[in-house]
Amino acid sequence: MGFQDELTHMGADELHDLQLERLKKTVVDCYEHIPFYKRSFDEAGFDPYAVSSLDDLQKAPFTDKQNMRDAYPFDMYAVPMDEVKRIQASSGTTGTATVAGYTEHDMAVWGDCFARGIDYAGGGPGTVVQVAYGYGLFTGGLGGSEGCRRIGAVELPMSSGNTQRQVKLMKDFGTGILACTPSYALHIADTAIEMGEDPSGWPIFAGIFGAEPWSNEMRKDIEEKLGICALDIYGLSEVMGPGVAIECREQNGLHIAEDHFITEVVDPETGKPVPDGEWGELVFTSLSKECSPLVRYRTRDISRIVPGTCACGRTTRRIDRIAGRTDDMMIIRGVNVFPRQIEQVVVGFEEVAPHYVIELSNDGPLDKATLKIETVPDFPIDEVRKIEDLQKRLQDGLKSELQVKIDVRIVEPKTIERSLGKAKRVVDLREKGE
Ligand code: DLL
Repeated sequence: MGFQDELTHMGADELHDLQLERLKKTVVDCYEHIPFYKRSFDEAGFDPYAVSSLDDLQKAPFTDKQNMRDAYPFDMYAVPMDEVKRIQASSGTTGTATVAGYTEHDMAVWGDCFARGIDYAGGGPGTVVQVAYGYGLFTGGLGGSEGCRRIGAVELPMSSGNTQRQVKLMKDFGTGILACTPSYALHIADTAIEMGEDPSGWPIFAGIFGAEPWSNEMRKDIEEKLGICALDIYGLSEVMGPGVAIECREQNGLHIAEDHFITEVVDPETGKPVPDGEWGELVFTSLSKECSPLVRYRTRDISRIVPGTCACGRTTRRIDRIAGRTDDMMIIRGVNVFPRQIEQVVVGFEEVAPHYVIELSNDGPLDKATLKIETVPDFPIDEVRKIEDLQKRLQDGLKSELQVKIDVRIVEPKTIERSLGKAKRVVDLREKGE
């Protein structure tokens, strides 16, 4: 039996009843304890006491990031401060940070969700889980920590940074699972190789990687270098942290923790639900959160429900890998481009490494996009003709995939700053005309 199998293998009716019972409680709690929800439900004419089916949720208004920012810091808490046991906050690189609180129960649920990932990956008690997500207000580190505790795995609380030490302890302590951002996983793997090590022969067998978009090609690269099965984990601080949805070893979509969250996929323009299988914006309603419950939270993350059932036997629905965000979408000369689409093209070229940054600037009235990308270490960087040829092939590849011109600048290995957490892929230097 796997960890919490009874909750990940529920029959449709059983799950439906559990969700409905929890939904009724959540909307009433929100209405009675959070002034924002009282106002927004009243304005939308949504009666939380009249919810009698899951479809009734469609009548409730959305919540968005701005609503959370307006409630900064604690106006969205549904419990008194003496029940709050932890505060976590989003990185807040754009605008005010969003703040979520956790009761003891909320932390247990969060830990359970992450622990399912450890189980999906093939770990359990006795497995050393090297948590190289940042510990602190960012939810990665402490989410991993709670997960280890709930399943009884061996937590190795590395946090991010000190990469050579990550490699040394991974080897010395026999790490089984590495948990960090995919870009940092690749950096750890490359550092190990530079140190003359071959981690593919070590006990490590799986990775639980998330917090930023990544491609299947990058997955393959990490899997080969570390000799592991790399799984995707999704979450966001407002909704809980890592563990809202996690891949199993089938690597065919991320299983949603449906006992704790209702997932909708909506058209980002109209807010109307799209059919299963179609791409749209993920919207979550929490079902068991006590401190910071959320009703129909718009994530701005683009995904879709993966149709059909998973070969692993779990019955929970799956979301596809995040294709990007409605707001990290670059608009280059009118064309919508996600950084991940660029990554998918470049990883097909063996002369370049997946270390890149996209710079947006002005070219007169037009946008100019430049991809700066490193070569692999053994590329003859001094041979101008080879560089020019590579640049041209990359440019042509990008043009045919994206229908927009991206200039390519090849740079030497190790000239693009490595990230320990979420990689910053886009630098927008465009002047914003008012
Ligand atoms: O990144 C929580 C997390 C930590 C998830 C560790 C997974 C692992 P925030 O800092 O609030 O929380 O950022 C949330 O990151 O809305 C997505 O845009 C992006 N994101 C998270 N996981 C993935 C993923 C954490 N697996 C924002 N793939 C989200 C793509 C992801 N994007």
